[in-house]
Amino acid sequence: MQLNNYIGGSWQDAGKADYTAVLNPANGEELAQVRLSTIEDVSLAVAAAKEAQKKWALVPAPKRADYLYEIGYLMKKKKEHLAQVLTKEMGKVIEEARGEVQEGIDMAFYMAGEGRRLFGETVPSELQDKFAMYVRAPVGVVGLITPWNFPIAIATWKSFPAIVAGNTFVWKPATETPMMAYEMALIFEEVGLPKGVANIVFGSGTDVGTAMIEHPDVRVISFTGSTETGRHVAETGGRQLKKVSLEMGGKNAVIVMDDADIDLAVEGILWSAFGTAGQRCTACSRVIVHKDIKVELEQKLIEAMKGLSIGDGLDESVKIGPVINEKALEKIHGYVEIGKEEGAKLLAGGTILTSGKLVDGHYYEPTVFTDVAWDSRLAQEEIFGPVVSLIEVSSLNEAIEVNNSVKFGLSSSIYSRDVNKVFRAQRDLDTGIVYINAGTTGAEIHLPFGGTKGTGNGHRDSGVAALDVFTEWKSIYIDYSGKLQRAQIDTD
Ligand code: UN1
Repeated sequence: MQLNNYIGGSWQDAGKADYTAVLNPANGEELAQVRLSTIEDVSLAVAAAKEAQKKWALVPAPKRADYLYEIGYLMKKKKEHLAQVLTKEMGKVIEEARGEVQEGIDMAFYMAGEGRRLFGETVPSELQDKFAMYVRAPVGVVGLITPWNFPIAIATWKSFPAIVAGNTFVWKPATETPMMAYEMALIFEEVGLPKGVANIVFGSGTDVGTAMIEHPDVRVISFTGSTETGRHVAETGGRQLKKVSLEMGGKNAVIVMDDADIDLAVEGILWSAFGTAGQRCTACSRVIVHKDIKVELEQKLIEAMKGLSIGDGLDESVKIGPVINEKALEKIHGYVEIGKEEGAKLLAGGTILTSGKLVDGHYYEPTVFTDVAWDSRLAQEEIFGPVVSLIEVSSLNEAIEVNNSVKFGLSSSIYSRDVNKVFRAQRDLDTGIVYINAGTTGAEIHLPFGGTKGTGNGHRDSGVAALDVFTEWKSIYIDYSGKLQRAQIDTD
């Protein structure tokens, strides 16, 4: 199977470019060949999007929304198929893949509803016989750059608000997960989305992305991915004075206080640290634990980890799938080595798994370190794998300080039965998302998603906040006095 660009509603001819293999991280099987798009491909895609946008912006928003309803219904119908492809391509276990597809379906219906809102506001003018209001206007062509860890959900977080608001888009999915983009293109075709509204280019390295950002007709870039690439996107976009929305890394912590329900906390930590093999921006990578319950928590965590089965995510009984590729495996193991050198105590895991059927895939053993220094590299840097570090503290204030000591600010969580503590914590935790008595993962699509500090640049995916990325406010004044009225001057 050869995956080609989807431009102006047609599949670009094969054979004009280089291709690279898409591999199943569970067993190394080749799933498809994906085109390495060129800068010329980007120009063609942007031109198609620009042409289509003129008409698309004139389609009333509730009618644009109708396409999203159809997309949502079709995704629902294809849910199992999409989940199967997602597990094969990305590696996450099938139960989570179904959840991710559901997240996309939810986004379709939620954003379709926005088609009948897209509220602006009327405001009183300071002059008589003058009407003032402001409305959301589409920006035009938008560029979407999405990661491999949530290849379908994050794509819907960006593309659905973009199109309901009257934009067209050029989307560059991660090279590791182009099949989900292909599946989405099939859905766009099947519901009859006008040609050129959705365009897809592939590509590895930064060339294709840079061409998108630098293209004068691409007005907004929405990016989710690594901090390193995000910085490049911000710098390149900044030079062009473009609106750039960035969602980057996390170093998310669960705080467990001495009055917490420890069993509940263990469940939350397990799910947030090892779900998706730790490859969520929201993954729990630190546990900040009160000294009085540290030993109990360690014991219960180690005990609970015995139930985690590792393998191919298509097997319904498996809880932890592979990590995305060899490079990721090496990076994760590199951090485990760093942790040991830094003097952290390895409580569980710490090895690359190669026994039996696992030998052909990229599997890492769920890993727990304890007695980790809050300022060590292990506790400060994003690992993006199934590795969690326990850090001991003596008070709520210290826990919050440690939580806030990292350069990221995506998600945080606190387990405590004390209402005063949790209210103080939700106020003082410097992250875009805070969970009380739940792990650090599990964001819902109708709330803003994003973070503070090194995680983002003030924009949000999801929720109505996403519309702020893909629209400009337009202020409109209608003077019906029939005479020249001057604001600030004619004050009577
Ligand atoms: C990500 O962490 O990369 O909150 C996205 C969650 C999911 C989305 C995560 N709904 O865990």
